[in-house]
Amino acid sequence: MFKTSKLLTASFIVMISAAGQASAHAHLTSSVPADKSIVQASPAAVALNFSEELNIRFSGATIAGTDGKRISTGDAKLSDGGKTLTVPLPETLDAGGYVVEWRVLSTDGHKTKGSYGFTVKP
Ligand SMILES: [Cu+2]
Repeated sequence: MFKTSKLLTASFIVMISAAGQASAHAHLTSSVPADKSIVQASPAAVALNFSEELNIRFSGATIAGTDGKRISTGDAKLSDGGKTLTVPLPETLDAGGYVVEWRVLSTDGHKTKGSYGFTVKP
């Protein structure tokens, strides 16, 4: 009987801490270029700011034109205490719409992903 209640208490604590971590997932808080923005010139990089520190080994972003054509990118880097993921764009982007798809692992071990778009002005 004692063992059972101890086990229940333990699993309850695990549930509470899991719920606490769930609110600490890495969410995209802002980006450059910003979501739905129109930029005047081809950006040299895409910078994604997250709410949590990321694990660079399992975090990255891909960029493609709205026609689906993948844009080549440089190696992603972290800055701002590991919360900002910067992906260099060595090629000049033509005018048009682009979609950034990101996939990250925060240091709490949780994966999140998402996408957003911006436009390079004709
Ligand atoms: Cu999390």
